[in-house]
Formats: sequence, C-alpha cells, structure tokens
Amino acid sequence: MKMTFRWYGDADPVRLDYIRQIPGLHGIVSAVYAVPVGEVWPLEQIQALKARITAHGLAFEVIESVPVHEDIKLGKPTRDRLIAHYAETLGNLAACGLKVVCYNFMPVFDWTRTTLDLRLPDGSTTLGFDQAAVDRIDPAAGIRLPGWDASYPPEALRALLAEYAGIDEETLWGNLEYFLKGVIPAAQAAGIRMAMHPDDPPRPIFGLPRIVKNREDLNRLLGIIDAPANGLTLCSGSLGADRGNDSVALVREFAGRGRIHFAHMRNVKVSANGDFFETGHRSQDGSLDMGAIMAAYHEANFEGYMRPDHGRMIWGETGKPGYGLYDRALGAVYLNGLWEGISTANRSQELFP
Ligand SMILES: [Mn+2]
Repeated sequence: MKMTFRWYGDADPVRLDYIRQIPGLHGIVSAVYAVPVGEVWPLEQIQALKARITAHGLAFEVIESVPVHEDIKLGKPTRDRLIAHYAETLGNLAACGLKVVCYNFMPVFDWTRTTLDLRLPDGSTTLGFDQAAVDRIDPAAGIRLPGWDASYPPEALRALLAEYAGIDEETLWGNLEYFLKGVIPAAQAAGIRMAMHPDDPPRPIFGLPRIVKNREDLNRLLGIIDAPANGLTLCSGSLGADRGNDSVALVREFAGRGRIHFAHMRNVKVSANGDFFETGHRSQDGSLDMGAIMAAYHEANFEGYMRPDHGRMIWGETGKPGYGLYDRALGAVYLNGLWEGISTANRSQELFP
C-alpha cells in the first residue's frame, strides 16, 4: 500500500512543504487544473507539476481526476474528438511516469452535499447530506448547492439538465461503454490504470441517472472490458453512504481480483434514511469499520495507492471544505497505523513464539 495525499496545485492553501512532514507519505495526487475540460493536457504542464511535487521528495503517480466531458456522458456527436483528446492525455501522463488515473461518470455534479460546515459536538465542521434539503430544491427554479455556485451559470445549468432529461440509466451505461472502448485500449498500451470513482452519494439526485452505486454496478463496469486497465477507485465513504453496501466485502472481492488501483478511505455517520455526515477517520466515530476495511486490503496484499479522503476542519483551519491539512494528516497517520498494526499482528507467532 502506498499512502498519498490530494493537493490542488497552486490554488491550494495547503503547502507541499507541510504535506511532506506527514509521516509515511509516498506521494501526491493532483491534476492539471488550467486546461479546460475536453482539451489535451500538454506534456509541459504535466512535467512542470511533477517537477514541483518531486522537488519536495514526494512521488507523483496518481491523477485525480481527468474529467470526462459532459458531451461524452450525453453521447453527443462531438464525443469522438473528445475521447481522442482523453486518450492523448493518457499518453502524455504515461510519458511523465503517471500510473493511475481516477475519473468518474457522474452527470453534472460529481459530488453532492447540502452543507459544507456542519458543526459537530467537538467544535469541528464537516460536510453533510440531508435528503429533505435536496427535496426542497426545485430544479426548474434553479439548483443552488454548496460548492457548486460558481460552476455553472444558471442558464447553462438549466440547459444541461434539460439535455439529461432524455438520458436514462441504460443510455448512460451505453455511453460509458462507448467511452471505455475508446480509452481503455489506449490506457493499457500506455501502462495507465484507469480507476472509476463511484457516485457520491450513491443514489440518483434531481432525476439525474447514477450508475456506479453498488456491487452489481461495479461488476458490470469491470465486465465491459475485463482487463486491469479498467479498474476502480474504491471510495469507502461514497459507497458507505448506502447502508446496503458492505465496504469490507467490496474490498475483499475487488482488491482480491486486482481491480482496485486507488483506495479512498473516509468514514461517514449514516442515518437509517440515508442522510449522512463525514466524521474523523476512526472506526468508532462513524458507521464504517475502518479497521476491517484496512484488514481486507491487507489480506489482498494491496499494493495500490491509498489516500485519506475528506477531513473535517479542525484547530481553526480555514480553506477548501474537506481538504484542510490537519484532519487529513491525522487520517493518513491513523490509516498507516492500522496497516502497521495488522502487519504486526500477522507476525505475532514470530514475535511471541
Ligand atoms: Mn472519494
């Protein structure tokens, strides 16, 4: 297992020289943010990003994310050109030593929360999802969601939602298959492993189709092209927001098959009705057994990349909700501690014969 940490580039208030001081970090997960979605990431920009990261003694082997243009998800005629661009980007990434590319196939919103600063009893703040708050939003009158206000002008958003009115789940599956048949052979040839992030949260919102929600969906995705280059980002917190998903069993199955290339580790406290909020990483603080999830990775001899997913905002830190330094650093150290603990327990015979 290689522990990594997400960094948003020049706009990120979290400094690389501070990230470097977190014990046990292998590398950075980042992206080229300056290139519009659908255009090719130039070699020079990837190289410049890599140089900045490696100058701090950190590896740069994972991209999160190369975004998929909405025209590809909608199956529009422009998709062939966009898919060719995507494949070219993968080639450029491989040429710079990148190994894994995280992506998702969520229409319009690639994550949804109804609050970004829910206050917990200990005074920290966290991200939360409340279905009743979503139900109060009338998409026809305009959707306002925290974290997305600046992403789409209201008219553009209305037009995009209207385009998705004709896209049901099966159509979206068809468009995903078309995309994968265009990019997975290129990824495989370049030595890149694609890693699909599941839908967050794993349920339809505003009538938009969602197709990567559970075990059945993950199996269907991997079956489209049965090759290691067609793999998963297993996000414990995204899948875990559906109490019908057994994260431990999912890790055993898909890491056992060598198809998880990137592990997002995050705990969530989930209510019976599916509302949830994000907690610290520790098992006792949320609904997921993080120790058992880690044991499942360990049992599968997981050699892929892992990162602490979102953290709470603690110790007065301000910045991008979910992506502060402090709580994610605690998460990385906790997760490394679990891994070492499991490794040590496995050699107890040798230690205490
Ligand atoms: Mn995630």
